[in-house]
Amino acid sequence: QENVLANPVGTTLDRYIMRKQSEFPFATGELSQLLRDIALAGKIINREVNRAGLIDIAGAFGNQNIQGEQQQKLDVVANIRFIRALKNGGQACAILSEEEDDIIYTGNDQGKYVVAMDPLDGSSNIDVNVSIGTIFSIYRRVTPVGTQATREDFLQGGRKQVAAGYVLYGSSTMLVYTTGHGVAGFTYENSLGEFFLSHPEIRIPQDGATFSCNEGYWYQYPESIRAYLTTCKQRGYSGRYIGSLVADFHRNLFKGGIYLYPPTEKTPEGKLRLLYECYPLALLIEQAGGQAQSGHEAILDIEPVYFHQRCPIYVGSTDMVKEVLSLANAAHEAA
Ligand code: P6P
Repeated sequence: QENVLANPVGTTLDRYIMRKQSEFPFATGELSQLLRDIALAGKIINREVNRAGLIDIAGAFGNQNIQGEQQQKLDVVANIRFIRALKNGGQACAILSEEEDDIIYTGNDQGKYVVAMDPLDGSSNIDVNVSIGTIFSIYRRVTPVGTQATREDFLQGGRKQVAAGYVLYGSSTMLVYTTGHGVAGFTYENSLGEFFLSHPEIRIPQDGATFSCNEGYWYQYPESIRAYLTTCKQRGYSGRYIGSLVADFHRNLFKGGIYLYPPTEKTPEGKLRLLYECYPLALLIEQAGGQAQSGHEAILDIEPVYFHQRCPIYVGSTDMVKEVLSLANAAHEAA
């Protein structure tokens, strides 16, 4: 209750960050500034996303790119914008992006943080006007300040994240993040260019009646997953699959539910990436009272080996994830 009073709905992101920082006497403000820089990147990408549909007819609106450059794909633009915002902000010494194979050095070797991100996940949905999202994960560097960041800074493991979150470009644009003390949601007011606190303490319902997966892979799924989905259908649960991870995750976070991306023949390790999709969403869901599992262990306990490694993911309401696991374990024991 006191948290809501201290952070009334409607307060701005900036004021919220400052208040939260004041709760930690040793906070130096660098993480706060990094969160502000990420929010700025989200605002810029939001503007690009909202204009995306007009690019092809831009000439008619007189805002044709003056260089007449070929309009870049939106996920490339989002990547550039995000990197530029973090470079200018100065707090991140290095970035790992879904869009680039190796570490991106910002030139800020004095920066204490590294950021792993998927600048625009679900970009195949942009052309059909479906909600898309930016996902980010923040670590405090383990290499000495002043030196160039290394792989070690990015491969610390999910439980070493100091913050994680996403921006959902949907019917409204929302920033949802955690610094390890609960999950807060902010809604963007375009006319003011501000994120306002709309959901001070997001908690996922313990159970749910919605499952999100691509049933096109039904015949490739492990038998235990088919058994679980059959049980969901026998109970009359809803199948909801937008095909955009952040949108599906966000709906389940608010309504209860489970998102599943099991191993398939095409992706035997699952499709989603550990460092900038599964880890950040796993931190968020645990902070909101839910669970995220790979089928063998909690996502946050997976030892990272390389930057773009994939993992299966079952994430959402605790009771639903537990049931999937119990069926998977039973199948494993029977095997
Ligand atoms: P499939 C989008 O490409 C994405 O990374 C997620 O946003 C989405 O949940 C998933 O992949 C969709 O994958 O194999 O069902 O098309």
